[in-house]
Amino acid sequence: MPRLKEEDVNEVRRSLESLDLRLSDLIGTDLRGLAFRTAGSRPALAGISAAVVPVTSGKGTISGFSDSVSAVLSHLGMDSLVTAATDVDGFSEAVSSGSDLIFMADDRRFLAYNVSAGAYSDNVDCTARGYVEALECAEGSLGGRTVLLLGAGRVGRVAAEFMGSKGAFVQVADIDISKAEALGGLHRFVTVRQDMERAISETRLIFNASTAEVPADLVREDAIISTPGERFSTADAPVTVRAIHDPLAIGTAVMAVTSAVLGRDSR
Ligand code: 2YH
Repeated sequence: MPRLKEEDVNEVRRSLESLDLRLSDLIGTDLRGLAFRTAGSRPALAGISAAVVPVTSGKGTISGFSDSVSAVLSHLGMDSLVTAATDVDGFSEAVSSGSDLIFMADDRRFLAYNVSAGAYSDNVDCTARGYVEALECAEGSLGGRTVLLLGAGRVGRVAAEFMGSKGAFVQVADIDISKAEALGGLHRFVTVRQDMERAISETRLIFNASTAEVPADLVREDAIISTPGERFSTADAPVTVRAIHDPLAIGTAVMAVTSAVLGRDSR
């Protein structure tokens, strides 16, 4: 997944209320409801304490990233804070202050560590699952439906598997055809499309796990597009197209609920 941009991140906190309204309209449930559905569980979130640790390694902190993650967690009803210290020192601060969940991200991974379970949820996995669940909510069911998956990278591979588990037929297109073919070789429910533009114009349900925008002029009027990757430009698309997108909140909310229920069965 590409590194988040500062301007996207800073919008997150301001737009949580409107995201809830948009999701309710598009998929019939708000952010918390989507996270519960994706995790398959409805844990009590009040009383769970979460800490977000800024990470300076690699390309460094993204201004507003930790605050925005924390705002999403508070919005879900958790007690949330950003640690004063960064990196390992911040992790130590989070553990010693009794946090239940610890969120931290470098340039490659974004995890939510459940301290008592000794296990974590991962942003790639949770983002893929959350956006598949959102697509299913918008459609009613993915059973027997054909979904065009754009991008066979880390998110795309998890999304394909989750869509297959819901009974969908997945058609995958990637500008790197070898990636699409590798995914097609893994699952019987995945077929490869080489004609990406034609596939977009033919398919009603689209999951965009690529880093490119879906060409808006190609999409069908009745399309539903679930797009964790890139914001979908609606400017040239038919006004009836339904697009599910946000830069951070859906993945983070699914991570939070998934992490909160880790280890529960074994207790
Ligand atoms: O945006 C990212 C990476 N693309 C990983 C996302 C995984 N899906 N990381 C955020 C980096 C945050 C930074 N280290 C900070 O502010 O703490």
